[in-house]
Amino acid sequence: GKKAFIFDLDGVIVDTAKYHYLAWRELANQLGFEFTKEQNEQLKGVSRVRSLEILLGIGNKHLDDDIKIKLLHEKNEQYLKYIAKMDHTEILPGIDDLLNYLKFEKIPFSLGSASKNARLILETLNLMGLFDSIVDGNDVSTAKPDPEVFLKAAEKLGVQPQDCIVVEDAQAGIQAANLAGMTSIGIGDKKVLSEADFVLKETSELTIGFVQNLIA
Ligand code: B16
Ligand code: MG
Repeated sequence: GKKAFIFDLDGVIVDTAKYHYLAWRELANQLGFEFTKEQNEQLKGVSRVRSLEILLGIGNKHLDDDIKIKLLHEKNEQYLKYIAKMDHTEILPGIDDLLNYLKFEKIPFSLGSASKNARLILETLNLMGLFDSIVDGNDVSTAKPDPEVFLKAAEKLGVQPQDCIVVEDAQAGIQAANLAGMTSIGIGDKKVLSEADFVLKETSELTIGFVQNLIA
C-alpha cells in the first residue's frame, strides 16, 4: 500500500527537551531538590502528568492533588516562556529537507506527539501547514507506549498501520510504534532504542537516501 510517515515532535522535529528540562529543574529546585540531565532522560516521551510523578519520586516528595495541579500549571507556563523565544533555526538537522522531500514526492506525513503544546510549537516553527494531519496529547486518552496516538494518525492519513513508518526518540514511542504494527526508526542511543527496526544516532542521518531505500 501507500507509505506514510509519522513523526514524533520533541527530540525528532525540534529539541524542546532542553526547555522541558529547564522548566522541570526550576520546579525541583523550588521544591528543594536537584534534578540532573541524566534523570531527565526518564521524562522523554512521557506525558506531563506522569513526568511530574516521576520528578516527585526523584525528590521523594508526597504532595496533595490540588498542589500537583498547581505545579503542573506553573511548569507549563515556564515551558511556554521558553517556547515563545524559539524559532525556525531550532528545527533539528535534516528535518526541514526531509519534510520538503516527502511533500514533493506526495508521501503523506502526520505528527504523533504526546505534547499538548504540539500545535503551538509547529506554528512557532512555521511547520504547521506542511503536515497532512496532527495527533497530539489533546487527541488521545492513553499515552505512549500505548499505540493509540500512532493508530489515530494512520487513520487520519487513510493509510494502513503496516505501511506507516514512525520516527521516535523515546523508548516508549518505539514500543508504541511496534505495538501499532508499524516500522519504527529510533533517533538516539542504540541501547535505549534497541527495540526499534532501525536506529540512527541523530536526525542528520535521516537522509533522503535513507528514506528512498526504506520505501523502495
Ligand atoms: P507537554 P513528544 C513529549 O513530546 C515530550 O517528549 C515529553 O517530555 C513531554 O512531557 C510530553 O511531550 C508532554 O508535553 O507538557 O508539552 O504536553 O516527544 O511525544 O513529541
Ligand atoms: Mg520525543
